[in-house]
Amino acid sequence: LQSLIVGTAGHIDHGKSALVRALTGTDPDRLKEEKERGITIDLGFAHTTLAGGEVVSFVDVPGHERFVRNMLAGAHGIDAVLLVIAADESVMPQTREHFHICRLLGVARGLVVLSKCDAADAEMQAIAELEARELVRGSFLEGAPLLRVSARSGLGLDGLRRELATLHRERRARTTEGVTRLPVDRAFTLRGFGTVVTGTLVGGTLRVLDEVELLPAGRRSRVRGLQVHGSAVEQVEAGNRAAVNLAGVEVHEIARGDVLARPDSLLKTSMLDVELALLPDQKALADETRVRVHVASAEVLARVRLLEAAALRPGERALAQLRLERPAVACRDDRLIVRSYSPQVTIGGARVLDPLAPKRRARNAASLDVLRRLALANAPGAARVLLREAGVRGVPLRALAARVNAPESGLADALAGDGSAARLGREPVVLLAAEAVAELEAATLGALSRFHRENPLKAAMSREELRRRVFERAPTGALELVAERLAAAGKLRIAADTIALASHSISLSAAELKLRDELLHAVRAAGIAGVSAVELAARRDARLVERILRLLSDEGRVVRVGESQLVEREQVDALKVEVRRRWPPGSRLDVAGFKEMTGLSRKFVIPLLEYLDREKVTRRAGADRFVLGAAP
Ligand SMILES: Nc1nc2c(ncn2[C@@H]2O[C@H](COP(=O)(O)OP(=O)(O)OP(=O)(O)O)[C@@H](O)[C@H]2O)c(=O)[nH]1
Ligand SMILES: [Mg+2]
Repeated sequence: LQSLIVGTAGHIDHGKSALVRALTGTDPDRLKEEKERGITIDLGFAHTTLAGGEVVSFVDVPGHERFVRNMLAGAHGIDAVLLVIAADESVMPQTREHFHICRLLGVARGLVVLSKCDAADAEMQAIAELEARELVRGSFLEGAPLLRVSARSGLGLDGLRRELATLHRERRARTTEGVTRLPVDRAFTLRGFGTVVTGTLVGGTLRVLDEVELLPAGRRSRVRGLQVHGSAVEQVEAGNRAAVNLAGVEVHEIARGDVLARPDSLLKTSMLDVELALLPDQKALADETRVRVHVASAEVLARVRLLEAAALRPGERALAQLRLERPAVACRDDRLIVRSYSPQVTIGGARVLDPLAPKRRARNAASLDVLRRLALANAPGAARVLLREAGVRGVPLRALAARVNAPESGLADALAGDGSAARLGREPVVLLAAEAVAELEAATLGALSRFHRENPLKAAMSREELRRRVFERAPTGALELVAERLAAAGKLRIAADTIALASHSISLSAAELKLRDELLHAVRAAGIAGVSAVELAARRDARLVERILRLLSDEGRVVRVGESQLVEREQVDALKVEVRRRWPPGSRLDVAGFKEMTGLSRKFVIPLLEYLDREKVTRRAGADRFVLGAAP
């Protein structure tokens, strides 16, 4: 169930609050100061149920030019606007400013209301109508119904209700599946309840007992209670205004502009990529201008970094970065309002292309290309653009989901499903563009063939060396993914710690082959006691022996147990099995038993035991040594 959220807009004293009161029976001006001065200062809220049962929520805004920032805190979440123009005064400055704001926010529907018609003669009404039509020409309000009303006499109110019912019927559904987000417009304490925040739930759902996070501070809390239109409910869906009672948070920890979300679903940001539009009646905007940016109900100071040209001309739009002076929460496709620092007037608006943008340099062709693609793409398309830009670094799924405003699981499935990205790791999951995987594959093959060329007598390259040479900047798991893909394609040979090109074979001369057999035989004959390289080199070509021994160790045939103790791999493996058989995991290994088992003297036993420690078969604890369980 979704109500229609209608915002008022218009110049001061044009009868906005009186109209809301006439329609709902509730005076939206609730502050003492508002009642005394007869003007609206802050947002007011009221609701009514129309004849057909449609619920309409009103967000009544102040018309005073000094309170436009309050107007903005309410205008971001509305479905439709009532542009209220007093028939006796016609279009005035804040009529224009509010209208521009609604346009820049992407408000899609609305009504033009000529108010106070009881106080204006036919001619005045005709002039007001003419000027109103002129103002909205070419906008979402062109062709919208224009209604003559009087809150005082009740003229036209029934017609207005009928038009509201039509708007209710035609309102666009908000997505309850998207990211849950409630920009806070009020926070207060209620006796007996504690801290309450209100706002429009612009996406997702909220239930009683849900865990929530208040951003940008990151404060965690829990929903203790929910109200819609003054009645307690169990659940609120997107498109409704809600009052949320929060557990364990003090009211001073929350302010208008904070965003209520599910924990870890949204990320705060200080750098936004946007498409910036400057209003036609403004002067040109220079690069580095300090502005006020209104993001949903928040206001932050920011610098504009123009990315295309040194200045933005009135009535034009351009790609830009907004560098915020304190963090805020924004989502892709959000509409922002930009106001000048001083005097505070609305100068333009922006559409968010990337809410978690990397720092970009101006007039950089690659950056501009990425942003132009982002401007046109849907959520998975935008994710592909960002992934490709990240290259071999990849992007954590959570950040990517936050950047394109899509649920993590759906996004991962979409990208992995069509092969445009590979999925790595668990916590965090990182996505890598298909192009980046291909790049890493090519680099791996290149590094291996160079290695084999430079080391013809080495059977393989160590994984760690490959990692250093090719995967330095890539996420964890990228090497394993690439190696497995290449091995599956028959291009690589993978061993425990080494990797080689499948095509690589060591060609040994007849003399080298003979020596290899001799050495292998000698090592085998030495048994578990092993033999030293020095011994093997005696009466032979020492350098050649060293090369062949390295080859045997690369191949995994021979293991270097101690400094001068080479043992055949099979015998070492058999020893590990035997140790675990005799001493169950956790039991103490007694050295006497070990000596007896191997038949070796102390001189040989110590390096063997140290080797077992390194291999995690045993662990040294003080004077004792314990046997560990085998890794699964
Ligand atoms: N004659 C006449 N006066 C009206 C009508 N509606 C409002 N007024 C008067 O106009 C004045 C301003 O009305 P509000 O409804 O407070 O105007 P507003 O647009 O809400 O003003 P701000 O919120 O401060 O921008 C009050 O004195 C109202 O009594 C109407 O239909 N006819
Ligand atoms: Mg008012």
